[in-house]
This record gives sequence, structure tokens and C-alpha cells, in this order.
Amino acid sequence: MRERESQMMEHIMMVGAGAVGGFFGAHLAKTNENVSFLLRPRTLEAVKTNGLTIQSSSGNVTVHPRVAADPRDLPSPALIVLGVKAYDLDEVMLQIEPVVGNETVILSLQNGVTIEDRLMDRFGRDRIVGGVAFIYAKKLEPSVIAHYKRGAVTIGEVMGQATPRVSRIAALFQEAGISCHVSRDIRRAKWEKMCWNCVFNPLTVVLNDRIAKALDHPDMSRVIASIVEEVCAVATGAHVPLEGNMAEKVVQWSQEIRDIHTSMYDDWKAGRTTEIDDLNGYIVRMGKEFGIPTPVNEALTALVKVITEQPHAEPAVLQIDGEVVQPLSFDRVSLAKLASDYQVPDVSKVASGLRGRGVRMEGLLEMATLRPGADHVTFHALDSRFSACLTLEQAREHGIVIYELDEGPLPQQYGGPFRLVTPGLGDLCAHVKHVARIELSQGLGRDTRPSVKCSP
Ligand SMILES: Nc1nc2c(c(=O)[nH]1)N[C@H]1C(S)=C(S)[C@@H](COP(=O)(O)O)O[C@H]1N2
Ligand SMILES: [Mo]
Repeated sequence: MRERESQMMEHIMMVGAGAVGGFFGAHLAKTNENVSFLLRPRTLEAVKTNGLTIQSSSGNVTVHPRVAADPRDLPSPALIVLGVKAYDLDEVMLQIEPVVGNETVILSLQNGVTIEDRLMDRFGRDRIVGGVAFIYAKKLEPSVIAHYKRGAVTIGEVMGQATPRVSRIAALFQEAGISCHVSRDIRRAKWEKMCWNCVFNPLTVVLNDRIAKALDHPDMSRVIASIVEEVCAVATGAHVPLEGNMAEKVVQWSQEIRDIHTSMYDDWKAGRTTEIDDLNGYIVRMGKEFGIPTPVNEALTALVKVITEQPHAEPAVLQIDGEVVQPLSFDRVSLAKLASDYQVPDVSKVASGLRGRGVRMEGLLEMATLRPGADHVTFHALDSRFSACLTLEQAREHGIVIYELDEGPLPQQYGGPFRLVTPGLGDLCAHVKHVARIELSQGLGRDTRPSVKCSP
């Protein structure tokens, strides 16, 4: 047992280098060479080239950790720390699965009160330690994070017992200069942060302003209290009763961060998906299940969606044009009807960390009548900014268009409604998200991929 414990902390794999994963990971890596990062291709390129930098008023830290886009390329982890967005959990679970062994411990610092349960369902109760992060930081560039306030974590066994492994993890954070509190009631700690999140994340978006704007108007205190009352009622329904004065506490906690925005505000302004479905949207769903009315959270969920979601002006069709006799277009239904030889029912079998149902480009190109001389294929993203040009052979041999996830359209956050993946091609930059147009050409077409290829 002793032996195991000391071994346990040998390799730490941070998943994600956003505001949360990046900040805590960089600090852990600063004094510990056994910290590596599992990153998305774009972040991977940047961190490989520049290292990972945390800028803060007390000085900057840059680390040059080991990085990879596939966890099998990193040392086998004893501890995996998840610092990605709540909505990326499914994708991440799939990706880390091959390296989660019997001795691996997974600590999540993600928002959302279902994360630990979902991890336990997937990897077993004994693998999971619960966590909450208290930090205000912001991703400035793929490899640069600005740190503004706080930077502490609370961790604990989900069942509440004190264990040597939790003490060991706490020691790791403390050795790195990060305040780490061990809680005997981590579920409650997560719900308390949920109260705060459900108030200030949506309000900063709706008000398009900093936390102070929501705090200072006298009429807002009733609104804040109502949001928190609804969250507390649902928490009680979920068998995690919170204290009666949560609304007051939430307001108190906010005083030292009056002048900042929230991660939901930052996600919105950066064009990223927000965590609304894991925060207020979750309260609304659970309220329905428990028969608890949640009108204020419901209104906020709808408002945040209206404000932040990109309008889908374009219908979800995929067009093939250029050097073809007739342009063709496909929607999800017509793609599903292409011959079964070309269907890839489970993309995760051929491309690590990606999920969904796809169709081989070979099948799509078969449908089109190409003009003589057509020898290149350009995949244009919906926003017409990003594009990748492959040779006809590369597209035929490697291209797969993902068009469905769990029997629905591929969500935008996963690159939907149509996403090109090219397993075996050796360039993750060709994984074009939101493909709207596939253009055949004679000779090279438009290609905005970075010149440094991202190795898979
Ligand atoms: N629409 C679109 N697709 C894109 C990009 C982009 O900027 N826009 N970047 C590409 C690059 S260079 C990489 S490395 C991967 C990054 O994928 P990820 O966001 O899943 O990490 O997406 C590729 N597909
Ligand atoms: Mo890339």
C-alpha cells in the first residue's frame, strides 16, 4: 500500500490547458517534472512551440511540459486531472479510457454537479476523487493564460472519507504553492459553487457586464435570492441539502471579484460554447424531474442561449461543387442513406477521442460526377475562414465526414453539423469543423491550415 501510494503520484496527466487546467497544471509542472498535458491539437502546437505561460500580477511562469494529443503517447498516469469544460467530458472520457488503469485516480476540477457521477459510472467508484476550482483566469492565446484572482482548489473523496490518496494529492498542490483544502463533503462544496455559478455566469452575460453590475442594483438582490432558492431546492431533491443562507454567502463571495467577468461571459465573447446546459439548464432539467419549479433559472437558460448561440441561418447541408458536372447537396438523412460500405458507425474506432457516425469521403465522391482533371478537394468551414485542401487521393483514402452523434445531428461544439476527420493522414489540422462546402478543383485549392502540421 505504501509503495503504491508513492508510485501513485509518479505521473500526473493534466487534461486541457484552458484557464483552469492551464493554471493549475502549469503550477504543478513548475516544480514537478512528472506533469504532462493531454491537449487538443491547436493548443498542443502552441505549447510545444512556446511552452505554457501564466501571466499574473505577481509575475509570469512559463513551463515546457511533455504534451500529446493522444494519452498513449504520454507516460502512464497515476493521476489524471480534468480541467476542460463540462460539455467536453464525454469526449475526454473516451479519449483517456485506454490509459485508465486499476491504479489510476481521476480528479475533476470541472464545473457541474454530475461530473463525478458520470466518471464513476464510466471508470468505477474507486477511480474518482471530487474537486472544485476557485479561480479567475482567462485564456489569452492557445499557450498563454492570464491569471487575475484566486487559484485554490477543494478536493475530497466523493463518499467523504479521509484517505491517504486525497492527502497526497493535496500535498502535491500545496508543494506547488496552490492552496488546497480537503473537504469531507465535496458534493456539498460542488453544489455551493453551483449556486454561485448559476447566479453570476448567466447574469454577466445577460447584463453584458462585470459581476458588480449584478451586485449593485437594489432590485437584483431578489433575483439573486430566487436563483439560489431554486438551486437549493434542487440540491435538496438530489440529497445534498445546503445551508439556508446560501444567497447571502454567494453575494459575500462575490465582493472580492466585483470587477471581473465570469467564464461564461468569457466563453461567449470568445465564441465558445457556454456551460449553460451544465449549470442553470441542469437545474431546470432536474427541477422538472423532481417536480420543483425553477422559473428564474429557466428564463436565464433561455436568455443565455438566445444571446450566445450562433444563429443557424444556413440549413445543415453539405454541398459538393467546383469541378463537378452538377453540384450536389446532402443533409444528415441523405448521408445516412449512402451505401453501408461507406458508413463508419463508430468513428471512435478509427479516430481517437472523436465520437459519432460518419461516412467515408470515398462514398461521397462516388456520388459526384467529377470533371476530367479534378485532382484536389477543398473542405470549407461554414464561416468561410478555415479551409483545408487535400489531394483527391488523400480525401478518398482518409476522409470521413462525421454527421451524427447519438442519433441526432453532430452538435456544433463537436464541429457539427458536419466534421471532416482524416485518420491516418498524419495532420490533425485537416480535421475541419463545421464543413459546409466540399469543392473539387484542378490543382491546389484554398488552404488556411497552419504551416506547422499537427501530428496526431
Ligand atoms: N472550422 C475550423 N476547423 C478547424 C480549425 C479551425 O480553425 N476552424 N482548426 C484546425 C486545426 S489547425 C486543428 S489542429 C484542429 C483543432 O481541433 P480541436 O479544436 O478539436 O483541437 O481543428 C482543425 N479544424
Ligand atoms: Mo492545427
